Amino acid sequence: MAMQTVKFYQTGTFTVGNRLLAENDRSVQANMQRTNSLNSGHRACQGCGEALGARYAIDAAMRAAGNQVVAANATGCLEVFSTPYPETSWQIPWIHSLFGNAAAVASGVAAALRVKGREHVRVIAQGGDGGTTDIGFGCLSGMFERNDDVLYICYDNEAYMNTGVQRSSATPPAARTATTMAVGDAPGNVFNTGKNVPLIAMAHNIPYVATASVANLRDLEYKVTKAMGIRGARYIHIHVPCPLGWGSAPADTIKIARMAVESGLFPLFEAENGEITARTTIRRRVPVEEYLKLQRRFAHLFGREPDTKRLALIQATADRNIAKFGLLEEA
Ligand SMILES: Cc1ncc(C[n+]2csc(CCOP(=O)(O)OP(=O)(O)O)c2C)c(N)n1
Ligand code: SF4
Repeated sequence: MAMQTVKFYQTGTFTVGNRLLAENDRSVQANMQRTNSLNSGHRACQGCGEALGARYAIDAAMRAAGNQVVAANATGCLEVFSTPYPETSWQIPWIHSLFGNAAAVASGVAAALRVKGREHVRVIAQGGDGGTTDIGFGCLSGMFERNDDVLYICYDNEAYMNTGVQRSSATPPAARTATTMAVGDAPGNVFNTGKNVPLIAMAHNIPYVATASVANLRDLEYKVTKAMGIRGARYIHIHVPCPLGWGSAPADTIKIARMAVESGLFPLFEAENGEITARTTIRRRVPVEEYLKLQRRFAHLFGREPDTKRLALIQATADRNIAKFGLLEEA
């Protein structure tokens, strides 16, 4: 009988594929001792990328820190769906900061732990892209500049979702939001605006910066684990599709996240002390149209007359990322 190579498709979940891997290669989620830091019973939408990303990130951080983790959480979906007072889905010491000061609250906690001689307790700050790239940006930059011993995790769903989908400075060009008025005659966000916080974090020369995606949960766990092994200010920016805000099918969350990576629109890389040290190359290059078509926020680009001009501009952004970060094997 012809031999067939066994393929492990689901290596990021608690599945047979995961348990068949060598013990050291199994994900944190494959282990029955995982902490379930963000437990069941929360109220995230079906297919929420932020809930998935947070679960993997915080469980990995807990494992790396011997379960000695405190988290400060900015206002936003992650905070609201996990802690409708007096309930909570968190199984870690967890503080709800203001919308804009999670980084400052975390810096304060880290300073207090240092004074008390309890530096084995590690501190994480987390928030959405609005809380990170907009209102919390000053506190975050201060945390970077002082090199405070905090890991900041941004869950980037590319808009302010908790309050009904407004644009943030991480909302991509041409993406329509529910309640932010278009600027100019074309719907959606304008081109040549926005902010790339991973690159800005790198410009602070902090010890570690990484981007990650729920499309690759093993890679996400690896980067969180690595960040927890470093002292000083660290930043991880995780791409987390939002079915409600993006107008996508809940079952497509991972597929869409993967397409963002494989198109070049969301490059995965690591940087240490201001220099890029690693990047994930693209396995199968995806035209941006395939990614955009799965999301109603871009539906206006595919009317009776496709908006070829704006589609070309988005493709040019992906192509630029591919060249800049060297995302193709031959690059
Ligand atoms: C100072 C202040 N302004 C506005 C709000 C209202 N508010 C709460 S959460 C939120 C949006 C959060 O968006 P984001 O940080 O992107 O997180 P997401 O909900 O998308 O995960 C806003 C505008 C607030 N709580 N505080
Ligand atoms: S609105 Fe988006 S980010 Fe918020 S819980 Fe729903 S899917 Fe998650």
